[in-house]
Amino acid sequence: MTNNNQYKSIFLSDIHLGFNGCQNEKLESFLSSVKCESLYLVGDIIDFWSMADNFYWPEEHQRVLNIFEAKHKEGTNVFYISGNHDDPLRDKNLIKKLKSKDNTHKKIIESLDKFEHKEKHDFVSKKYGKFLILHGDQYDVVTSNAKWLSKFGGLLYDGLIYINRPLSKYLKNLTKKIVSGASGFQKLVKKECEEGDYDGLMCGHNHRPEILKFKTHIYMNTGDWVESCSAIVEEMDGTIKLIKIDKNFKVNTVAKL
Ligand SMILES: [Mn+2]
Repeated sequence: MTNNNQYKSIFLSDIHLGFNGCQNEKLESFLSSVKCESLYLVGDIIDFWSMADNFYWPEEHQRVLNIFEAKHKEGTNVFYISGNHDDPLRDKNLIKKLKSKDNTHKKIIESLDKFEHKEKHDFVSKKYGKFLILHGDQYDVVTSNAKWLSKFGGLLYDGLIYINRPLSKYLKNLTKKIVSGASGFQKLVKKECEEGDYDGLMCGHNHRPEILKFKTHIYMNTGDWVESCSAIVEEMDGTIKLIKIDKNFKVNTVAKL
């Protein structure tokens, strides 16, 4: 546990409640031990698509939602920024449809109704200026920077060291494409910051937690709760950190702004 469990802001994304790969115990342990003024849920919090494919909603997942509600009741500002797995929340008609599906969905939607919903949010940090917060799927169409693609790209890179056959030419080209997709994404981030006069951008979506400092702007990714169990936090003095919860439920700082 950290010495200081009082945060100014906590940013979480890609929790995927409703999907059985979600590491809810770690999240519950973390959330129960902290307090914050603002809680930003940066998309893919509820995985409605996974639930539609294969209905799954255990008590433990409901408990995470209950904690968000309890924090809201205690006075925490809870912002819900939708992602692609909870994109039905971006459409009033789809929300209605989901609500009438069954009791579980009704209960979930009613909980979520209590929070402030947005697709993009301007966050003014204490120390580092103004950030645009969004889930990040909005850039997919342009970059194809999907998670499996980046993983595949990484694997190809590793593999290419050992490959010296005609196939390698094809693979090299493919890798180049994938990698330029990733750098294309960073170009979009830079452009977004320039055009909106932002000091940085924060998103989730690709499940790769990181803090990157460029000359012109800052890029932060909150990571996920399927693999990395990470969050971005703003401490009371304004320090911004990337933290991870390890298998012993210990909070570790992995990067700092
Ligand atoms: Mn996503």
